[in-house]
Amino acid sequence: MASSSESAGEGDYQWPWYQMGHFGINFIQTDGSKAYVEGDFSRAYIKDYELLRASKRPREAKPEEQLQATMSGISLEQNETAEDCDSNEKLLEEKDSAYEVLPKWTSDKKKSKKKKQKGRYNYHSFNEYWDVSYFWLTQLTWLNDFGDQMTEENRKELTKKCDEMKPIYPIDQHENLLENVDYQNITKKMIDNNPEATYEEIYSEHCELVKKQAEIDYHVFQTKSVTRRCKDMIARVKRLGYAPGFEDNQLPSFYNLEDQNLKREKPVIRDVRYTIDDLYAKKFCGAGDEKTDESTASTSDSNSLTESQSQMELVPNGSKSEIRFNFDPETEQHLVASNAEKLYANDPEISKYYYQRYRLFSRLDEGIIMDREGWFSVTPEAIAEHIADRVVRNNVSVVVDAFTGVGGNAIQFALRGAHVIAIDMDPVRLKCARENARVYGVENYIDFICADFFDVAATWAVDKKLAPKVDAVFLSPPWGGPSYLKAKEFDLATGCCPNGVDIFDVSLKISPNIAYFLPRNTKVSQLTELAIKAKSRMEIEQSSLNSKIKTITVYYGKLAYHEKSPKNDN
Ligand code: MGP
Ligand code: SAH
Repeated sequence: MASSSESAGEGDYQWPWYQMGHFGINFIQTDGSKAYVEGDFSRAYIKDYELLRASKRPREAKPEEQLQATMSGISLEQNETAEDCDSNEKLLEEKDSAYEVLPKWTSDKKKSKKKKQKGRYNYHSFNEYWDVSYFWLTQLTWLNDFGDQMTEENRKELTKKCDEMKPIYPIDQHENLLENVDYQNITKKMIDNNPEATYEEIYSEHCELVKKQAEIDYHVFQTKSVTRRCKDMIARVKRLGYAPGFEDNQLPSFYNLEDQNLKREKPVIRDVRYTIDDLYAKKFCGAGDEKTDESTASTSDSNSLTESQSQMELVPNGSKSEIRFNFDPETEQHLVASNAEKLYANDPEISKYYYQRYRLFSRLDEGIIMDREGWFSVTPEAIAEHIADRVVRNNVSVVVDAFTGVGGNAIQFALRGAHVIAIDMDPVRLKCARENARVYGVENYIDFICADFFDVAATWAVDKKLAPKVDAVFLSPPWGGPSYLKAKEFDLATGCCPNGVDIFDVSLKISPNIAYFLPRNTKVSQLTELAIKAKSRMEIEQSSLNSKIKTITVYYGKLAYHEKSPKNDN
């Protein structure tokens, strides 16, 4: 496993960063076509203890709270019919043609020296398996069916050869080949229908039928072993702290893979290769998510109106016609972040963020403004700083922040030297973003657009002259409120509002380079589906903030970590 600093062209990130795992997944899509997705699991270890300490809850309020940094073969025995006997006698008239018809086998290997390695060899295709096994499969089964029609000497010779030809790693179904009825008297039907058939004709048919049967066996075997590998991968991904999201019907099943016309609801895994370092699982994840935050507040249903939320709605932030984009300190004191303690005193959902306030904006006391949604959705500064570093270092000059909110990310992109096109459909929050950008001295590097991102994207798509040259798109849409963690796995389509899959589709039309900021429990399966659409590699990075995995950022296109790829064998 390499840290970013060890990988060519990546340079150093501000915070320690580790590649925890790498994967390559072959999918069969819903329309039956094939797709390959390759990517990495990574983790950034971000620390903001000072900011967290600075915003600490007053001692008298919760004296018990302490910040903890926890890192811590026709069988001759078979009943012969009269017809069978006739045809066998005819065959016997030809002098050992049953043996002469066989191609000669030469081995460049000293088979006696072959040694079975520990474990099992993974054949990458049926052709590869057929290459190593066809002599053995066809001739041992031929010997079984027609050996009695050979001379004693030739029969012995062939028996010896068959033993030598046996592949080191036959698949399970072929381990005891002679006991497998699928390979006994395989040409019986042909001989019954055409008693005049020559050994050449019978042998040719024999080979073809053995191959067909071997192919079926191979696929059954392969499906079973891929399913085993998938399950192992899913378990490992879970141990790293991700929500895998793959459903049972997405795992390889023999019939699913064979039937090209089968209607599929979701892409099915055809094959998977991965390396996942369990070291990270043991250390940081497990039954309980380690929490080192000061948060004590329980989350409540975001749909239920809290007292202060009701109050907020009474606060005159105006109907659309009255929207003012300048912050008015006289009438908008409720937006001033440093005043929030009183305003949200009875709103535990928000007060927990107040007690982590400097981690949201280190300059919070210098005039930062936020509305209620801003408090729970703004990206903590250190995480936003890291994401900006990762995005901008890829020759990114212009970034679209499609869901700007109160500006947590837009400000950091600008501070890194990017020009930002900041979009948000909420005028109050966009106003906050502009004011906050001013606090950080970067308002001139950000264009603020108060509009629905879908409308903006549609306008750019229709009129290319209006469309700016965009290097990357950053997405941090609403996750449906703080209750997003209530579900074990976060569904990108139904959890995000607007639909997280639609958001990605629209963004792809703007740029292939996308950074998607999402809940830590977002289904990995859905994120891989996005990579199929983007025809791009991907990286799912966990942001560990003071040893707690807070969020994930999924990078697509050139933003994703790039390392030598595993072989796509299928
Ligand atoms: P959180 O709900 O505070 O999780 O969100 P945490 O800290 O694990 O809560 P706990 O109660 O388990 O301790 C963590 C971070 O996710 C927030 O600080 C925001 O940056 C981000 N975030 C949370 N929500 C609800 C949203 C959202 O709706 N949209 C966006 N873009 N970010 C959000
Ligand atoms: N990254 C931001 C937080 C984003 S919260 C920060 O650090 O502050 C999500 C934002 O998306 C909200 O402000 C909401 O108003 C906005 N939003 C929701 N739907 C939108 C849409 N269709 N177009 C543009 N903005 C939208």
